[in-house]
Amino acid sequence: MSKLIIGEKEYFKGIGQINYEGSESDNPLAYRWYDENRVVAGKTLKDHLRFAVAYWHSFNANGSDPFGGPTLFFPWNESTDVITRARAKADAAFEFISKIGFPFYCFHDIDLVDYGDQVAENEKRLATLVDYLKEKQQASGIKLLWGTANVFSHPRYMNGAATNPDFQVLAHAGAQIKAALDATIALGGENYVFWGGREGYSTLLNTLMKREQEHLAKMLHLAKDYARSQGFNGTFFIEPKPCEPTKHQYDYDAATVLGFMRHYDLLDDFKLNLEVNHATLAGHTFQHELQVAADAGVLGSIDANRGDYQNGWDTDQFPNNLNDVTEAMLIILEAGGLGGGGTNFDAKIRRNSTDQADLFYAHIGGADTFARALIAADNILQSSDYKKIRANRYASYDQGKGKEFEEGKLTLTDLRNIAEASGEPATISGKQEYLENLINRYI
Ligand code: XLS
Ligand code: NI
Ligand code: NI
Repeated sequence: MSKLIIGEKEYFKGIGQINYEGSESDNPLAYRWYDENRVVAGKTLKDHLRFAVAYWHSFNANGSDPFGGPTLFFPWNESTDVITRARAKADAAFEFISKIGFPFYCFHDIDLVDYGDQVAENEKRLATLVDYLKEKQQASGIKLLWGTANVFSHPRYMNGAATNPDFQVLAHAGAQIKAALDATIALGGENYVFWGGREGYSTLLNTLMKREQEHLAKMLHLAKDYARSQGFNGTFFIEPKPCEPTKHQYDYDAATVLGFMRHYDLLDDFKLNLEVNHATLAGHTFQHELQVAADAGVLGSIDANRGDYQNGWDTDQFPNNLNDVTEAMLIILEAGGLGGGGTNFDAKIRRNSTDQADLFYAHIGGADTFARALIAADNILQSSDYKKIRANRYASYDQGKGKEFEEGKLTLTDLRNIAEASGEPATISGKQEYLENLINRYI
């Protein structure tokens, strides 16, 4: 567990270190499943899950939405001095992360400290905060899972960042990405993320799609080359999302990004950071996105959250659906785990969740859901007939003519002759309900 650190002022008063108390506990401020030292499939839960707190949702998001202003007023935002305010926020962040007991955090450049319009001034501010965070990391043992640049919020990015039709805007995106890479490297960040917030279009009437996508690929290569030249050994992740804020984003889903990575020669350095709510926006299950990435060897990291069945936007709620997460963990475990990444709670409390404890309940619930799902998934893989049932469905390809087909030894005419000789195939059940019940049995 990371070391508890409280700054000059304690922000989450009355709430101490969150401990594992077991499934019989009635304490809402304790873990019931996330025992970080429990060993499952040869690794501790801490090392499997690599939980991270998202700086932006937990310490910046103030509850405002398109219909109303802020509802969450943070005591760390009181000072009128930019750096004092940013340091207070870092104090609060590290107090929270150490109390919740997660090993990692993630940030965008502008989450750490307010940015203005001046490139050099922004670099200076970020460097000041990096020095401060270095101390906090050392004192607590908390590490940086990934850093990223927010190149979508500033009004200059309204037509995109790396895909902006105006080269001057693209240059500003480059400046921000360079500084965010410097910050990530200075803090020993293990990975770096690209989420293309406005890398897409609102209408094709004003868009040269091919040219924009080429610019995006060039920017990714420049960033990768720069980071490598500065000694960064971590992995770069691209985070797919189909829309929101643009109508159509180029990084639509895992399969689309995979094609992009192949086309632009990015597979050696880049993997995917998959987010649950982005999968559902793309019309997929999260499991589908994980399987696409796992099959291609690019499963990197996950942004854990959930959407809402009744609406179609990125509500970023904390995960709590055991069945869904168990199915996801089956895929992650069978893939041999995440590729250098972790489980980042890219999720926010609701705008009317105004108690200090709400941020704790949210992370405790998310962590317990993932821990419990991981334990269930491991049990399913170890002791049920789940794997056997799946393998048996394909048994006809393991020998005889089926095997010859897989080995490329049959022609289309061979298939025709086999069909004629063997007649109508037997009816074979897909056993979906049996398998669905099996998941429930192990939860
Ligand atoms: C927004 C994204 C964003 C990325 C990081 O929908 O999920 O939070 O994870 O830029
Ligand atoms: Ni995300
Ligand atoms: Ni998102």
